[in-house]
Amino acid sequence: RPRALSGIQPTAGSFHLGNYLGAVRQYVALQETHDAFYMVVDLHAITVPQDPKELRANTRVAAAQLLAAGLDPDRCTLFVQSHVPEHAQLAWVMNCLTGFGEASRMTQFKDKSAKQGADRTTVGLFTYPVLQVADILLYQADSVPVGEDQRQHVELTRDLAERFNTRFGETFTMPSAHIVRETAKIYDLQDPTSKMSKSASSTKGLINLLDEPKVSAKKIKSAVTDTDTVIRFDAQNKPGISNLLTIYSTLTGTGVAELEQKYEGKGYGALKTDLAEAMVEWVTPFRARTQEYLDDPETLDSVLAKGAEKARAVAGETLARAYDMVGFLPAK
Ligand code: AQP
Repeated sequence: RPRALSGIQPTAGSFHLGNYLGAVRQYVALQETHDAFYMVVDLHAITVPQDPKELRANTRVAAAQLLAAGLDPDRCTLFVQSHVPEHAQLAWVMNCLTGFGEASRMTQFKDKSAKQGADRTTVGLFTYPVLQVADILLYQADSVPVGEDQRQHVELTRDLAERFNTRFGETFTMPSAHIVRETAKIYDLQDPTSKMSKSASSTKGLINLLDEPKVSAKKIKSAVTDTDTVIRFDAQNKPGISNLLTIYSTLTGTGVAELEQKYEGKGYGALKTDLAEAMVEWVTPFRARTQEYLDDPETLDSVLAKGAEKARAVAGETLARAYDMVGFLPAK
């Protein structure tokens, strides 16, 4: 079986709809066809300040949501990044192969550091993509399910895998980004040309899966559209409606063309009302399942402990090989 690897941050508590449609849905699908490793990336989370208590709690919330979304610990390996020290260890080696200019070209870093200002930007945020390189290469992953915003980081992973293999000898598998075109970028409901993101200046256009369903329904009903009245997918000219169609189509499994037909001659209000209802129907059991996992932290922690053990077996082997290739003297 080919390998898949991906990670999601525990920072915001709740996943948002972009995380789910862009990434988590693909995690669930790939556990059927791949030897899949998924992790809650707490090391990545601390690249911006975190309250320790909240971080610990949110790590469990993230794991609970992954299980509620359909990850099955018998069919994939689910773990917490900091439980596998090899991530930080391989990241150091990869840091030493990464050009300063190369890292400086990462657009996510440029965007985030510009927002934060130079004095508040950490070196950790700068080397975040290199930690991601280590995350992927440790598992010899073939496939990396992510949203469009992560494409550049997977490209960097490919460059560094090739650089390492050329310099030291064949060690790492060449990974590919697994990006599903339709849901690669879910947009903010209030600003439908910007990515839905937890760090947007307003939360009005952000659907958090763990929010009260009626809050999410209200946000959908007040989504920004356009002054036209035709319900048609046209990302260029009708980004708001197109985004709603994408969300509706993916949540309900109805094709976009079918939805266009269904709403022919009907107003935007009808589409929004039905989508709001579909959203409530989807998030209500999702929230309940998440809460069930959170109500039983011992079981949750034991799933994560077993996952970490399985992950370490693979990561440890890759790290040992990489250390050897680099020329580190083996510890006796
Ligand atoms: N809007 C989105 N559409 C599609 N996919 C998305 N992802 C994030 N936003 C969208 C994908 O979700 C996965 C996990 O992301 P993360 O934990 O790295 O969070 P993030 O990318 O930091 O999420 P945000 O909300 O975008 O955070 P900020 O605002 O801090 O940058 C990834 O696979 C990502 O592609």
